[in-house]
Amino acid sequence: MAEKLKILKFPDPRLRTVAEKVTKFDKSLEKLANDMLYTMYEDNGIGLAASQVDRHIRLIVMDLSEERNDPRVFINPEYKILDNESLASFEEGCLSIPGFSEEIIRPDKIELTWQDLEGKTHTDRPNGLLTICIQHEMDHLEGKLMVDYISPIKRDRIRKKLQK
Ligand code: K1U
Ligand code: ZN
Repeated sequence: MAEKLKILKFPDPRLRTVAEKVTKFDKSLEKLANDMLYTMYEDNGIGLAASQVDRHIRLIVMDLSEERNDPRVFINPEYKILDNESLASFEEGCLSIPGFSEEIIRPDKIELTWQDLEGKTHTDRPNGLLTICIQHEMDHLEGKLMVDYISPIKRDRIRKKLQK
């Protein structure tokens, strides 16, 4: 039975922790991935990083399908930007910053490498929302948040609102 996990909310300092590489591909990793997917579906998200549930390891889950039937797990993801001039803009949300969204510009040609739950390595050149979402989730693994892309004045306003 999957468990709903508590999502840390900005400005919780634990969201600033840099996540560690996964080295053990065992049943407890699989359970965490399943619990994260359950939490993501319950909160109507399209992605979730382990950092957001206070587990500081390099694990991301995602489902970009309209039918919500395409769960994906990315372990130890890494990407390289293939073209610094090719950019995409998207109105992003964040489950750790409820009620806030912002247009963020990111590179849209990347090559992504990751491991699956068995430890097998994969490489792909993703398109569209997957490119955006993977960068958003990998920012979480580095302790970086969407609010770091906006002005300090706006960031402070959001902090005050969420601290209330
Ligand atoms: O990591 C998170 O906080 C989850 C976040 C992922 C994300 C959404 C949009 C762009 C990049 C990354 C969310 O799922 S926010 C809520 C949401 O479901 C959503 C927001 C905008 C478009 C589509 C979905
Ligand atoms: Zn987020």
